[in-house]
Amino acid sequence: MLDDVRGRPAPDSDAPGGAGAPIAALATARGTAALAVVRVGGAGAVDLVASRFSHPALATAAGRTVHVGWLRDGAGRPVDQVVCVVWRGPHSSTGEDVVEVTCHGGDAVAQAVLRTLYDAGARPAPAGEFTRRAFLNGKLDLAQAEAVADLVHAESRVGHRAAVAALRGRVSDAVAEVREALVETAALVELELDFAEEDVEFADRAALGALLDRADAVLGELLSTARLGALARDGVRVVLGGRPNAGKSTLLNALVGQDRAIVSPTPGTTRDAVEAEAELGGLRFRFVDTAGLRETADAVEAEGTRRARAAIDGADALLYVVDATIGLDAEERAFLDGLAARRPALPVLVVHNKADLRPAPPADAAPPSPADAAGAAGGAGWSVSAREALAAPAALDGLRGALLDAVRAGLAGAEAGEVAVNERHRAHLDAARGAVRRARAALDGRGGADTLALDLRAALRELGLVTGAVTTEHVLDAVFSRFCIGK
Ligand SMILES: Nc1nc2c(ncn2[C@@H]2O[C@H](COP(=O)(O)OP(=O)(O)O)[C@@H](O)[C@H]2O)c(=O)[nH]1
Ligand SMILES: [Mg+2]
Repeated sequence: MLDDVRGRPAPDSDAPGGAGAPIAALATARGTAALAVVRVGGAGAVDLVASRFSHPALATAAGRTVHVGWLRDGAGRPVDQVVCVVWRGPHSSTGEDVVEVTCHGGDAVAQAVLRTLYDAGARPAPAGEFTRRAFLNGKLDLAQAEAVADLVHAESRVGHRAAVAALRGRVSDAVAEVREALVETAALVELELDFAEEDVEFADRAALGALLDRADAVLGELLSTARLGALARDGVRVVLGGRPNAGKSTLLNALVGQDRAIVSPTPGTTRDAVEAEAELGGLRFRFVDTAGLRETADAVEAEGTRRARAAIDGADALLYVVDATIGLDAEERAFLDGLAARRPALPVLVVHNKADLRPAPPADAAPPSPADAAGAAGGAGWSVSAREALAAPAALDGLRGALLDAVRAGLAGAEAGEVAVNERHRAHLDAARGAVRRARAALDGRGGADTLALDLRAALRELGLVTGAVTTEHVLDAVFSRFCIGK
């Protein structure tokens, strides 16, 4: 019964006693800094550091103690004055003995400290090895371990918040809630299978149905956060499209407040995608400038046009820039209509640029609004002067706000919570939901108890892969390869 759902894997078997061989790595970024931290962890980590430390008593130091002294190389030459923080397993981040050696910053010192420790018997830690050991020793589940990597790589406020929530176990708790409901269901159904000949039904069908519906709903909620997770991690890709000379490059520069894109009165100047970033509403927006969309005989520019279309296909939002003195032509309307049909969920904002060149509206006219400047293909329209906005970035705040609102509208309330699952979770949660739905169908009489049991097992297995209750070497390698050395 449920024998494919095993508990936590055995601790690293490198060394007896559940602790791995001692490893060491620089935990801080390379380069000039006031301090650097080198971590040493594993069986004998404290002895190893003590063998090169000016106070050999370090070897018997209790956990959570701090020791100041000199690190010396094998020949007794001073390497640096350091601070050692001793953590004794299992009360450490990895569950093993760990020493954090804080030395002076800068590559030369940190590398000399590392060399000294390698020389004393530590081996270089592969990327993610410390967190992998924490996982294997039951300090973190897999979703939390991934959150460590997400936290380190977070570049936006939303990304940071989602990583903290995951580290605190919010994803794991939600998954555990579904697992519990399914384990209960599965146990009853399996029991029924064991007594198949007697033709008894232990499980109350209505109660089972309710458990499955609850599981389906919680999975749906988790899955709805996947898009936010992707945007928080990768940034929101906003492509600037439009005819050559419409002012795309100028608008990009005005949006990010720096001279990023080449602006030229000669149409077709921007031939490759230029990117620039800006933070908006806690998310990192990546603006991508493109060559104009037009049929052209120039091979390089034609390639630029092809790339522009490819960029638009991969976009999270499109700012379609139009020279307001010219307006949208039939071909552009057809392009935008086609795009709306192909990608109905893609936010498209039509930006009527060069408003400074248009005759001023009559004094009693309402100020430009999305409705006033409504664009083609259902895209909201905005009237701006990118050139004037270069000197007055706040002039584009309305456009920025509309862009943020349009992107948020696609997140279906996911932002209200803090949880945002990553792509690996999404795939397993989606498979789990599929299995739960098949189980529900089986329960409704469209399948026997045997397929019901199989579907429940499949769902449990997929959920177990999210938190690491079920693991394979393949999954662990995929997860921990995302880490940096020293984490
Ligand atoms: N008057 C005016 N000129 C603009 C404005 N935005 C861009 N331009 C000019 O239009 C020309 C083309 O701009 P550019 O940003 O290179 O267009 P792109 O080909 O769409 O990237 C340049 O000479 C810009 O200075 C604007 O808001 N008002
Ligand atoms: Mg350009």
